[in-house]
Amino acid sequence: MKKVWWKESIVYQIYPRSFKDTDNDGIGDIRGIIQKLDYIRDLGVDVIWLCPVYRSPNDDNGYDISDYTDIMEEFGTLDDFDELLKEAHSRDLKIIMDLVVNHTSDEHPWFVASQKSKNSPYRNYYHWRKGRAGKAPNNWPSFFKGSAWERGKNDSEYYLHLFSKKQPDLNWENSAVRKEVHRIMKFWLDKGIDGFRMDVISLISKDIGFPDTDYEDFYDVIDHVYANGPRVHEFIREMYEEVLCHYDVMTVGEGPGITPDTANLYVGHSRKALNMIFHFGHLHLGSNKNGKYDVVPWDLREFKSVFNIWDEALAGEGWNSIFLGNHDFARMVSRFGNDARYRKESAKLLAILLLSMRGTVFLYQGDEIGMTNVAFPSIEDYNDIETISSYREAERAGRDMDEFLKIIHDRSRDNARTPMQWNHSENGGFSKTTPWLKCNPNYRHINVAENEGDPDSILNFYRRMIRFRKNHSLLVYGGFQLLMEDDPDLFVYKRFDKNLEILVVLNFSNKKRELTLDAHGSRELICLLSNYDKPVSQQGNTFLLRPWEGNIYKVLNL
Ligand code: ISL
Repeated sequence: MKKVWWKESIVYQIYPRSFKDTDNDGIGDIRGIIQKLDYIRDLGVDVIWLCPVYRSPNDDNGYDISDYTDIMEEFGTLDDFDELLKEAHSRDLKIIMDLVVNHTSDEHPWFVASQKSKNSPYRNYYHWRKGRAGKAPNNWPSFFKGSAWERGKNDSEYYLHLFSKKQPDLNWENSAVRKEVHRIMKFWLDKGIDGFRMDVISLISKDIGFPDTDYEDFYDVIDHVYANGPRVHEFIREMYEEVLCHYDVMTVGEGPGITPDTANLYVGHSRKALNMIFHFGHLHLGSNKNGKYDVVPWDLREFKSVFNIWDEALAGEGWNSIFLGNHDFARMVSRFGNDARYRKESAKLLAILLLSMRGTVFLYQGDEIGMTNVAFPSIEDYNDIETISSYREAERAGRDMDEFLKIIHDRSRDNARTPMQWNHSENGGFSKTTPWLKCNPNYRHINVAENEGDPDSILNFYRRMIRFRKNHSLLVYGGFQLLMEDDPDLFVYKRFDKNLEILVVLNFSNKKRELTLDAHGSRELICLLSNYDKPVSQQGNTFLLRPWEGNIYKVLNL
């Protein structure tokens, strides 16, 4: 397998709005990131992924861009950005930026012109269509509820918006649009950035006949109607040939609707396309047909199988990305661990999982200190457009809204967007003024300062585990084999290369569990790393694992 830096990298994702506020307007900013660069470097990561920092009216917190080559006023200036890049590079940290080009803001000058006149050359930058009997051109639903079409102001036609009505979809069929995108990419790459995370890149090509969909399940609509459109690979290859192949950069495409069967079309080594994609197999577990606020039970066997299937799919041809949360999902310790009694143990166990899989690792801000979900008492406390639109839809459907608020506590994107908890002072040291989104009140005991002072903290465990990965290249490049796939509590796998075999044993439960390993031949296990302080108790081939205990062993074949 070809060795390259972006496969070995550990990426730290920053949601700038919630990271660190230095001018005390309650909103994080670029100078705040500069201030914390030493902290990021000391984690041991290699790359920062910056969520959008471009000009935006913030209908969807920066994912609605009104100027691609300038910085959002609340975040600072282009000079601040240049300084950030310089300061990051001087610490050997790379920066990748979010490229959000499936849609723009409706306040982008292209859309303003497009809306103003049917004769404008910008009209064809977007998808405008005639309605059907006074209604939308087809029955497509938006990710944020309601129709995916909105009638233009004083216009007889409708424009497509797969997300909010303030996020009109760009018409990639138009080569002028594609050239604009290439120009934007070059603008940032020529400044020296190190790559892009490409927002919903699987959605950029549409079936421009815009047929109705018969699917009722929203995930089916994504998979079969919105994603993997007829020209998507052509558009990505063009981007590669026009722009990306001229730079040594990392690319990761966000890939709703991409399956293990289709992934290599995006990331296969010979495809001249992307380095990797984000799939959502594990994050969609427990979500029913209407999406993430439509909750059903799931279990660890399904979770393990997602990792297994994706590793297998990408092992030869492509490359995987590994992440357990981001700015769109619940906090990973709340979602996959136990954020109450076993918060510390389970956060560390998840760190072992995240950092011992094959693929490029993405760690989301705050997860390194075990930040948890938040349970705001009222919908008024929430900011996220997806949360609010789902709440309003549930209200219209006559749902029990107390129950629905509980689902929001569990699933809302704002769980991951509460301000970073730096210390126990007012607003968690994020800002001296009331932040744009309330802090999680647990900042008083869950914060960076408290973690720094405790050798046994989650933060210090992350640092250890990151060093461990860096010292064991087989964790990056070696083979992966899932063991005990039917066990409902234990996630057990091997990582190996020709010199070394490593066994990872993770108890994903609140119970003590016994584990008996097959003794084929004579083998000795040496515990290299554990999330508990004392080594696991062992008798012969039988181990007693404590709740959420996670261990990494070296396997010696005697
Ligand atoms: O689960 C999902 C799809 O199956 C979603 O989380 C999906 O990945 C998401 O809605 C797309 O997210 C990205 O684009 C959005 C923006 O709101 C998100 O923050 C961004 O990550 C529109 O730009």
